[in-house]
Amino acid sequence: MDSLAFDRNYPLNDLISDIKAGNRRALSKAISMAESSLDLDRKATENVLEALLPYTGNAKRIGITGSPGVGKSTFIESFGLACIEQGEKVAVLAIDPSSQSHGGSILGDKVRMPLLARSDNAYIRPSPSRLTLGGVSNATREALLLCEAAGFTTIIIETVGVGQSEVEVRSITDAFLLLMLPNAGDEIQGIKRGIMELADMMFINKADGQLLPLAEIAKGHVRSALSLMHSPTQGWDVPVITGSGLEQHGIQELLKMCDTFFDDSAPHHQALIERRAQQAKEWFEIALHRELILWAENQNSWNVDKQAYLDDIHQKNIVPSIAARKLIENLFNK
Ligand SMILES: Nc1nc2c(ncn2[C@@H]2O[C@H](COP(=O)(O)OP(=O)(O)OP(=O)(O)O)[C@@H](O)[C@H]2O)c(=O)[nH]1
Ligand SMILES: [Mg+2]
Repeated sequence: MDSLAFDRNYPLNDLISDIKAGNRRALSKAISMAESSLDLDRKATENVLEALLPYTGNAKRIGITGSPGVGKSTFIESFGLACIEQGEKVAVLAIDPSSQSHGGSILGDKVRMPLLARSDNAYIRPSPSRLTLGGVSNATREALLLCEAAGFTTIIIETVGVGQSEVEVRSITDAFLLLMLPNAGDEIQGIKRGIMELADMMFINKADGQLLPLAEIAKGHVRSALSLMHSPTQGWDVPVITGSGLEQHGIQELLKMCDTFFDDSAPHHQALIERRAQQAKEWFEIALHRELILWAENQNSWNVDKQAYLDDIHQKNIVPSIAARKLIENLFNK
């Protein structure tokens, strides 16, 4: 059960101006409100987002994924600090689908990113993933806008490469980076082809110590796998870079690649503009479905009728798809 994030003693106008001033406590408060399903929080979030909308949209939104233990957090520490050296302000939103019950990986990530966690130019925040309809991406999408309004210029969204969450992260970011391990054969089999197809950039991590010689071989394997796939961004060739988050190798090369990716004058720039437009439309569609369901659940007859159909389905008296259609018809024919 959610606890109320909205604070009567903290007027929304103050909260809004504090976020615009880059105050991280205000930002955290607003993200907590966005994550809450309580009515009061929902209304407050909407007011805050409406006021801040003109200040959003200017960050580079970068998704990062990879198998558990591939070194994402360590990499983000190095990459984030390198971005800050270039004058960026970096926010990291970590989505951990495995942390439903124990409340996020924030402790882990703050330990894994000690310098970033202490930097004045960084903000690290776990984004609890919920399996409610469209829930994961709604709160995360709103958190992303809030970070932009707070002046963060690079937003990194980290997720573990084990399932649905990377598809969602792809659908809210401009650039998607896949981290892989140097033991190429196994790795390519372990990473689903569908996930490789989402990536704009590949980074073969842990190219250090004993694994160093394997990294170049892995690069060849990944390149040939990519040659059979379409780039997710039309006009952009997916680069494969080897490096080490731990030893900070390959990070500058990747940063340069990001600069090229986000270059306004690059031929694929139009594809990025279209991607954002498509993403806004998708968000609207997802929110619409959710609002319809919430509305239906507030109608008196809905829950009783639904339970009756569930019982019928259980008894094999009705096909689930037909039950769904009838439930909707009952709602409107009353
Ligand atoms: N050799 C080497 N080890 C690394 C590197 N990056 C991370 N590690 C080690 O790999 C382990 C996992 O690192 P994390 O950064 O926590 O990996 P992660 O992908 O964030 O892990 P999860 O969040 O659990 O999915 C740790 O023991 C790190 O010290 C690297 O570049 N080289
Ligand atoms: Mg991690």
